[in-house]
Amino acid sequence: MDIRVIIPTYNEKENLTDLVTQILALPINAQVIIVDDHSPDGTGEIADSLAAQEPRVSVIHRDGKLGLGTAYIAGFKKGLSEGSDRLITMDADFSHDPSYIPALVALADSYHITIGSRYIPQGGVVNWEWQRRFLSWSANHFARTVLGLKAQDCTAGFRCYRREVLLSIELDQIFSNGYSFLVEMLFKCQRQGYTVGEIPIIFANRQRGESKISQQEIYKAMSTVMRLAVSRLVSHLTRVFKNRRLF
Ligand SMILES: Nc1nc2c(ncn2[C@@H]2O[C@H](COP(=O)(O)OP(=O)(O)OP(=O)(O)O)[C@@H](O)[C@H]2O)c(=O)[nH]1
Ligand SMILES: [Mg+2]
Repeated sequence: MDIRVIIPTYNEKENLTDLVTQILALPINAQVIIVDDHSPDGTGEIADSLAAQEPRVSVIHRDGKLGLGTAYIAGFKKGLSEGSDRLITMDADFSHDPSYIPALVALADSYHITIGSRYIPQGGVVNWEWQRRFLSWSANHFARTVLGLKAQDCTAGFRCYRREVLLSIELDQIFSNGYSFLVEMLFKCQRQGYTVGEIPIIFANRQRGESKISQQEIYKAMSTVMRLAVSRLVSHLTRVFKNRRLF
């Protein structure tokens, strides 16, 4: 089975080498696709040198900071075009411990999408101040309630998608970028009837490098949830009116 781990990077020079080394050492023969957005700290050059040493590593370079969502899409397209069966997404900052990857992949035999989840029993977050915990918890609850999402952790970026899921979703029709991309992907997957499985993970706050999340990202994520909620309401009303006409 062809397994690819997609790692979007922006200024992750302190983390990338260790992370890729740990992924390559896993007993599942995974390949790695790094998507770097011309990081000013030289992460792109580190990625190139990793790729030069190891054929299982490849790099997509983009011209500037184009956002997390389009970085995932670029990685998905490359993985799919090269025949990948399982495509994993994760952060570069060790918040997502690579040792969970084999369990995520194994569960993908039973579910179309699997998520490394903070919000199921045995899952959790360490080293986050209460404001960040509250923000994450409420964003997740907001998305679940307003959109009717069934997954317990809808904003988690640590996921494994089966090939057929990504082939059937029109990736270029996903309008959100940044962090709201994760919610929109899950919304589309659930709408198509795909099943979602979760494994508990302990999410650790980043130890090295800087966060890229901004106030603006948070507002964007909220507006994405509202846009998707409107589209959900419109399809619900369309169904109701169609049924009325039939009977
Ligand atoms: N290619 C690319 N990667 C990005 C971009 N923005 C963020 N990333 C990467 O996406 C991952 C998640 O970003 P983080 O800054 O860790 O965001 P976060 O996990 O919400 O925030 P922290 O908890 O503070 O770390 C990391 O691997 C980043 O390097 C972007 O615009 N382009
Ligand atoms: Mg992070």
